[in-house]
Amino acid sequence: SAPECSYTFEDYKETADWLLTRTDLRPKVAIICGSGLGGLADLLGDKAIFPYQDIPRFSQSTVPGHSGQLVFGKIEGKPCVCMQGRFHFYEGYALTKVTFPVRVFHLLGVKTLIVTNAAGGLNPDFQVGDIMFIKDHLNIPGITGQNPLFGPNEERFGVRFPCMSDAYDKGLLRIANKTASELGFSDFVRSGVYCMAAGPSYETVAECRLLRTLGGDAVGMSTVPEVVVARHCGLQVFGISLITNKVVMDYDSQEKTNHEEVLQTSKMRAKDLQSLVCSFLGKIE
Ligand code: 6GU
Repeated sequence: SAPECSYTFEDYKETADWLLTRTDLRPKVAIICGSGLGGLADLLGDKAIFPYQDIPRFSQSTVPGHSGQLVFGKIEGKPCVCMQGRFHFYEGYALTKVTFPVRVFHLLGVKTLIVTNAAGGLNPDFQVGDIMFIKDHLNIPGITGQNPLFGPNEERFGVRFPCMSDAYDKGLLRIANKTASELGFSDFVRSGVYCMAAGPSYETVAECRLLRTLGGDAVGMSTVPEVVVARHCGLQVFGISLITNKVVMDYDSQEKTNHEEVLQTSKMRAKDLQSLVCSFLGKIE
């Protein structure tokens, strides 16, 4: 059943103000780091670190590969705020809790959200270690009744029926593709549709075939709720999936998806992903 939790506008505001009184940095960019991709936050200079347990109303990261702190700092001279560890629906958190930080970022003055995740490759052309820029998503939990915007609408954040056909900013995608080719990454950079399944079990063979038939290129257990809430409050979004494994698409396969493989691949590509995000940040605004 759906865990329920709702926050008032004042709740988000109090958390934002709590942070604003504790750092002088005023980030325009927020980054949410996926499984094993928290190393991004280590690149920040002039850091101010807030463990999630110290921040009013923040949840805890309970998954290996997600360390659980909010890091303010500068990348390429630009002030950023970075979630080292995100919250997932499968951990038992209501989607309002999963997406709580996004509205806080908006109130901090953030204009751009960068989301990263580890995902399974549904597209047979994808290789393990590929980086996929997200051009669209399939919100499977959303379609079946688990949308973070469910319930009364807070007009101070956005409209009742927000548009999602432009969720992933085309201008940012163009800059990212240019960055990737300049870095010589074009051989392993793709773009595609990210599909969110609630998890925590991985998909069956039949489910993988279903998601592929629906147009999914990669499947994971995160990101989409944060993107929906970000678009609702007007943030522009850029998303990256690291293809950490290929999903099992046929009954003869001996492959078994597991979290260790996911973390191992993200370790292998973490540095490339970090250089990509850094150069990308240097080019925006
Ligand atoms: Cl194969 N499925 C899901 N749902 N999430 C994943 C994954 C697969 N690989 C990494 N994350």
